[in-house]
Amino acid sequence: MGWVIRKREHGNIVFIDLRTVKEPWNPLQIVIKKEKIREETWRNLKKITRESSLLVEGELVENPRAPRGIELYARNIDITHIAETPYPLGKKSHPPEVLMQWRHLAIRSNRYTKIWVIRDHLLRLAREYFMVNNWYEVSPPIIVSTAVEGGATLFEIKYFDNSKAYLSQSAQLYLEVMVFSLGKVWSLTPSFRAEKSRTRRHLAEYWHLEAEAAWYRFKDNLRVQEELISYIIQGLLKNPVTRHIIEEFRGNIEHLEEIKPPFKRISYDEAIDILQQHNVDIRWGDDIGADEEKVLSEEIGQPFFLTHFPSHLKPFYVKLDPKGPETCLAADLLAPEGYGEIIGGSEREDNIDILVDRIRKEGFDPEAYSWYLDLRRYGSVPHSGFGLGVERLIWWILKLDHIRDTIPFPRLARVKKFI
Ligand code: NSS
Repeated sequence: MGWVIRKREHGNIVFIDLRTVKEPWNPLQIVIKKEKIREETWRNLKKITRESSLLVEGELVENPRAPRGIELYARNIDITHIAETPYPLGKKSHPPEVLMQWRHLAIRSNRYTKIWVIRDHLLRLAREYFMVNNWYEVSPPIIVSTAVEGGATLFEIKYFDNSKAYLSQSAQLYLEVMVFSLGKVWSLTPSFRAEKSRTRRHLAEYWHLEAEAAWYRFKDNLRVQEELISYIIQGLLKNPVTRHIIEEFRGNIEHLEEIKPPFKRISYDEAIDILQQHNVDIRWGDDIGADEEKVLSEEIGQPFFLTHFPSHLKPFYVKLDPKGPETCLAADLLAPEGYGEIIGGSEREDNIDILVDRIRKEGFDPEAYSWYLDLRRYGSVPHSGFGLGVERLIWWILKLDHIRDTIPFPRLARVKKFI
């Protein structure tokens, strides 16, 4: 069962490359010999266009030169549908705008199909990691009442009788609630950010893999992250299918093969030193943005944690460093090769007075967070967690140019039309 990618006619023999339901990333070559099929079927072959759908019956024969190492010698071909011509994406390559305009057709190309296969396997491995380590998967809401990651990127929606609600930026606060029931929890949900800037690494809707655990301190949290990332990457390299796809996209996989815990830890202070040595104009207290991350990520050459940011750079929920409140117990995980941040995480503030103060400083009303503050009133525990941007991870593993190619239906700032 499959769709026609290409048809080549050579007299009494016709070859069709088929994108099959089984192993769709790997075209199957169909060999049709005139003398082997009914006359009517042979005549109908003429009508078969690109993207027509077929049911083919025949014999599988080994051929080391065929893409799959086997090819199918057809005995019978049942045409399910003859695709209209011309196929809008008929040519070999197209600029990104065209691929976005025809997204609903572009997603079936061989390149995209391979990306979706990686995406699927990556998510399976992430779920497997949490399962084997006894974390509980939970289902937080998407329509929420409070901001987590600052007001600037909030998507506001109208919720029934004009009361205000938002699309979730992160499930974190809800995972913090669930920790009191299940101890170690994780979730995979869409997160929404009204990022106004157009960059190669920001989506307005992305898939967020988040985890939170009671009695986990700052260091425990980093350990989970480096284990998870290594588990996913090693798993993708162990499977011959995903290994082959990654090799094809990146050229070589040696770099990924070396990734195992522990990852390097670099403090914000050290990062500022490194950046200044590279003549970056930056001072203590300044944010480390995409450009600075790129310098660090290229310099260090392996995934690393950037730790102990100045407190004012991180949201209200991050625990202030007991060694001095000017820094906080937050860490970002940065991918190498210039890719930068793929995870943001921290130990959470458990002092209710500090929390209220910091919520106010971000311009929010502590009253709206009364439910969150209750967690510090009833059975408060030290706890930590993190959020991984699924698309960021795929973007880096496949060394893609733009994050929009990691997700079938990207939501980007300032697109005129989408499906
Ligand atoms: O804003 S984060 O850094 N952190 C949080 O949301 C925490 N509340 C997560 C937690 O501790 N449970 O976002 C986390 C990650 C970040 O490192 C990126 O990998 C990804 O989410 N992220 C994005 N990916 C794609 N597009 C956009 N706009 C985006 N924003 C964050």
